[in-house]
Amino acid sequence: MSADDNSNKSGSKEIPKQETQQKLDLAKVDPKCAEWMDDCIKRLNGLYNNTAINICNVMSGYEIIAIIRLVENIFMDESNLCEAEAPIKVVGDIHAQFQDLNRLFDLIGRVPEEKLMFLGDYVDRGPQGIEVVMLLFCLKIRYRDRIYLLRGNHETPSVNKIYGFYVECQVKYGVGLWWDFQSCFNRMPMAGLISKKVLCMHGGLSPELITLDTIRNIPRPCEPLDRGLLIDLLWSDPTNKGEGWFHSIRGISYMFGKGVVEQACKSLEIDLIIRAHQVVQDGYEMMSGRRLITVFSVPNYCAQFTNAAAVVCLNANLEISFQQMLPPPLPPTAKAKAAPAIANDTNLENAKADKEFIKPFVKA
Ligand SMILES: [Mn+2]
Repeated sequence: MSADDNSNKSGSKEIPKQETQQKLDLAKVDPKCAEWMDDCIKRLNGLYNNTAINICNVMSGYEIIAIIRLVENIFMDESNLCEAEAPIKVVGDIHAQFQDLNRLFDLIGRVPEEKLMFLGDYVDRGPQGIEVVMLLFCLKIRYRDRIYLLRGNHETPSVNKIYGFYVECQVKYGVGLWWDFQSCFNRMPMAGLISKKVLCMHGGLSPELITLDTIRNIPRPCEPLDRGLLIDLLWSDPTNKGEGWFHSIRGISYMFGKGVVEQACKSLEIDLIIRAHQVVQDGYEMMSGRRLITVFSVPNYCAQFTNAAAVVCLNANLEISFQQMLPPPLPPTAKAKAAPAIANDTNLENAKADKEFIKPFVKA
C-alpha cells in the first residue's frame, strides 16, 4: 500500500504521513535503484580474475559517493545490534583481498541465494579494499535483508589511515573519498544477534557489556576512541591463559578468559559468540567449550600466513558447521608461516576434537 492510502481510510486513526513514507522508502528497493545496483554489481564482478583493471576503470568517484550515502542510511535504519534469523553464514576478516572474497563466494554461494553476516575488517592490508566495500555496499542496498555488514576495528579512521586504505583512496580517487568512507563507517552497526541466541561482533566481549541494550543504545554516528564498550567490541580477544579479564598485548582493550564467556552467555541469555579479528590457521577456532568461535575468511593472510579461510554456517536449528577454503600452494621461496593457535582448549584432547570438528554441533 502506498502512503497516500491513509487519506482514503475513514474511521481509522491516521498514521503520521512522514513516518510512514520514510519506512516505505527504506524497506523496498526502488526498481530504478535495483537496476543501477545490478549494473554496479555486474561491473564489480568483472574485476574478479581480471587484475589488469581496477575499480577506477568501472566506477567514478561520484558514483561511489552516491552509493556511500545510500548505504549509510540503511545502516542507520538498522539497530546497532543488528538482528537476523538463521539459516545464515557468518564471515570474518576480508582485509581488501577482493579476489579471495570472490573465490569464497564461489564456494559458499552468493547473495541473495545465501544470507550472510560479515564481521568487519573489509579494508587495509590487501590491495583492493575499495572493491571489497563497494561490492558489499551494493549488495546491501540491493538485498538489505540478505546481507548484514558489521563494523571492524579497521573501519575506523585512526586505523585505516595507517594500514593501507588511506593510500589506496589517495592513489585511486584522491583523499576526499577517504573522508566520505569514514562518515559511512561511523554509521555501521557494531554487533549482530542471530535468532536471539548467537551474538556476533568483530573483536569480542567488554566489561561494560551488561545487557544487549547496552549495544542497542550506543548513539551513532560514532567513532571508537581509546577505551570503553565501543573499543572492546571492535578490539578485544579471547585467551586460554585464565578465566577473567587481562591486559591485552595489543596495548588497547582487553583479553578475556573462558569464565567471562560463560558468564556472558548466562547473563545475556545467548548460546554462542562468533567473532573475527585474529588470523587462525584453519579459518576457524573453537574455544571456551565451543561457546566462542573465531572465524577468519581469507586464505594466505597478507601473504605472511599459510592459513585457510572459513565461514560459520548456522542452520535453521542453530546447528553449526564450517565451510573451509584451503590456501593455494605457495612457491617454495615464500616466507609464509602457519598462524598460531590463539585461545584453543588447554586440554590437548579437547583441542584436537575442536580442531577436527566439522559436523553439525548440537547444543548439550
Ligand atoms: Mn580486526
